[in-house]
Amino acid sequence: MRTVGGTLEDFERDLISNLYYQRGTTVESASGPDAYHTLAVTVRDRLVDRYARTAAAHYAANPRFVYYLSAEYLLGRQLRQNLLYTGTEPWLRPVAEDLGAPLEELEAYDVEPGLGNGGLGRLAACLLDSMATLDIPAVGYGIRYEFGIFKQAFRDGAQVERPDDWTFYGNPWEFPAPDDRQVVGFYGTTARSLDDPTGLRRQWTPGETVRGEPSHMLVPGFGTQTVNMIRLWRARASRESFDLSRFSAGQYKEAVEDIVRAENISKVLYPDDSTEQGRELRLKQQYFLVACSLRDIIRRYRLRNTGWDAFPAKVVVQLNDTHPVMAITELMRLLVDVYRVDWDLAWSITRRTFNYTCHTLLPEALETWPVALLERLLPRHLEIIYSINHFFLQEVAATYPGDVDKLRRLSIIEEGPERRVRMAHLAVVGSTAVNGVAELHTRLLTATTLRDFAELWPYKFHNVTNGVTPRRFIRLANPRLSALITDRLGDEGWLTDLERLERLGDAVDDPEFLARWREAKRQNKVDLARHVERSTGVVIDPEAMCDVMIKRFHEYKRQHLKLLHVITLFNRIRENPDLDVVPRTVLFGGKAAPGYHAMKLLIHLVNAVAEAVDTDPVVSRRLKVVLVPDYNVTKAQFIIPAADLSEQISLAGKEASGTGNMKLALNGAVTIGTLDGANIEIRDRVGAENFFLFGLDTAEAADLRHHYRPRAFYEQDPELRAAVDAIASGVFAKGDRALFAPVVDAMLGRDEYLALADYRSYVDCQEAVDEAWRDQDRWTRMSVLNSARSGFFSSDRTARDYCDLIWRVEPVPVPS
Ligand code: GL2
Repeated sequence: MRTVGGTLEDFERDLISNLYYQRGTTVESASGPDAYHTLAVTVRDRLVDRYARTAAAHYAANPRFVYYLSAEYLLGRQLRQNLLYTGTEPWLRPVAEDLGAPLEELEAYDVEPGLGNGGLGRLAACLLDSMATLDIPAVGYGIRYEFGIFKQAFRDGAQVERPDDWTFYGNPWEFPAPDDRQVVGFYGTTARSLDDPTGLRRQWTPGETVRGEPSHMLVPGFGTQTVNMIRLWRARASRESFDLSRFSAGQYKEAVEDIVRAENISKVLYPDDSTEQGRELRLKQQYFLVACSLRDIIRRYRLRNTGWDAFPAKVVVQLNDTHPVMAITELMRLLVDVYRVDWDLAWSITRRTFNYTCHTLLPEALETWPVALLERLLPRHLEIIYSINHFFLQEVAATYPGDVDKLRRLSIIEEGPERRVRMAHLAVVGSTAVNGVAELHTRLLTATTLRDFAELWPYKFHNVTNGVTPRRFIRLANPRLSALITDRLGDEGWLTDLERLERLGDAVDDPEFLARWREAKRQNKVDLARHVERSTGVVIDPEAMCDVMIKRFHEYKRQHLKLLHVITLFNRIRENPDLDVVPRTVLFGGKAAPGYHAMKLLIHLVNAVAEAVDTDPVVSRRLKVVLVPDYNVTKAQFIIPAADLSEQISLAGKEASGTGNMKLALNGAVTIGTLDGANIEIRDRVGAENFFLFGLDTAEAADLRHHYRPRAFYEQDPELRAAVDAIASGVFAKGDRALFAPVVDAMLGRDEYLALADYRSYVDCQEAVDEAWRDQDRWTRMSVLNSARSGFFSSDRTARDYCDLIWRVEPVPVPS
């Protein structure tokens, strides 16, 4: 790999020069942030030459670009990644010494940009990484939230949220690009265009304008020259917003009111996950993102192309869930109202430009916006939606004459006491391709949630199973296992061709390899134990089975089912102190949305159970429970390599895909899971004998839901009853029976996600897990095979699937 000015001496020279000229200081007086910033900039600059050559190659080829629109990105820390991608990783230690800064301190300043909630945001980041690695010309567009996903802390066991001021020390990885700023309108009125007899072209006069200022971060490919970018928009008030006369009159607050209102748009990431957040500001964010991005896309298109006919041949936009779907109406508005393209041609261009990825099955997560809100905030866009819907419903009526119910079901407008715009419907109508994110998910989408659309346009629907980047989630996160794999396979080719891991399958008969594998995992657990002790004070035993459940807290994911298992183990050991149990560390990680009270209470309960386990002298020798605070990408990189058992226990039919399941399998964790999301594909590949399956499948769960009585399960199963009763008794709340009563009520009342129905099957399956663990050779073989057979789950394969099925883009190699 070429590095610019490729020697350590050059690097050190640049470092000292950057320290001197950019930070205005010297090694002797540099602070921690000075040292980190300087190192970051010096590494970053090694990507700039590749970035410039990428831009030149793209300009010359004038290829079709993928524009990825996403309200969320979880990029993870940048320093180690960019050291790896520039081939300068081995210099980290000597360079840290030059700067007189301990490595750990440098890394502590490497704050991850938490611009997303969970899997959806991380998937966006993995796809950008893979597209660059595959030399696909691509740009990611997003919002530069001033505050990212909140920081989670615990006060007496309860979650408290703190703001994530991630740019407090500045962000050395980004380049501001003020010259590419855009102006975006909101509110106002619309009027007829006098020269347009059809009435389809109209003029919008916004009542408020806001500037969007972009900055970009570099997205290097691994093992190639391509460096793409992610462009993030920040809202700024327009220049006239500062009211000097009011300020001079002493009305300080009023003088800056407009500035505050404008800048609030990119102030904070909405921290809810998979549930709709019906706030005007959120809709403003969404429109702000797409309006800025589309203007930028058109600007870029016009650098090399004229006219509109070629637009879909040069531009393909991928909508990451419904958050950026207003882009469909915005492109129509720009084409029809601003560039005076005829409606029909504009609609044809628009439909050929967009594609939509759906990431959910939960009906409550399918975004809808009140018509009344749109009418006020984006009046012209609402008119366009009405016109799109009008023509669409004409088509539907022609296909299904007389079927009024069909029209009602398919309409972009949901009728009811409050009329609402269904964003997923708008997305499907305005896109060429629609995809789900795992086989089961796509099947259920087309059979249930979007069934009428799938019947109308079967050819629009595709499956693209998610994937994860092996660079971050194996190579960076798990250097020990990576070294072992490279040693076995002969070179690092597997990092860009992950199916090569398959060849590790031969190693399961090699006792020496198995021993080295086990030792790598053990060392990872030692590291994790150190980390956990530092952040929570809890001491964990690296010899114990590391049983992990890391994901957002959500009822459908069923952290409460895991907790019932933990309480069952607790009860068993207390009842029979001599019981021969496999020592386990149960590690939870995850945040609950600040307004999601049921899940915040469950977090509290997890912490309470953890404390009860830890303070019981008999139990704590065999069982540990830890809820790692502030789970994020950085923590994931610590936890995943140490995991032995991966908990993927959502109710079948609820988890669209999951991606943590893939990361864990790739790192040699064995899954205990339901037939949900991508678990099914993982099991198909790793083999049923290397996967612990339990629970109802989708059809059984749907059946049971009709006549479900959770109490029946509770009454029949003494261990289940004991676990639930323990919560009800107040033992985890210092005798306070009221505190966790809502958890018990939810379980015995409706038990929405059938946790009680799956309890016995789950707990018995955990016995089978213990059984397998007791035979460490068997377990290690299972572990190796999970990793060996999970190569399919590389996001390189996912990106390639998108290219072949949906984007129809070709790589553009960048010369060195
Ligand atoms: C999600 C799904 O819940 C999850 O199953 C899927 O793996 C990811 C990525 O496709 O998308 N949808 C969603 O809104 N979030 C997810 O993680 N936050």
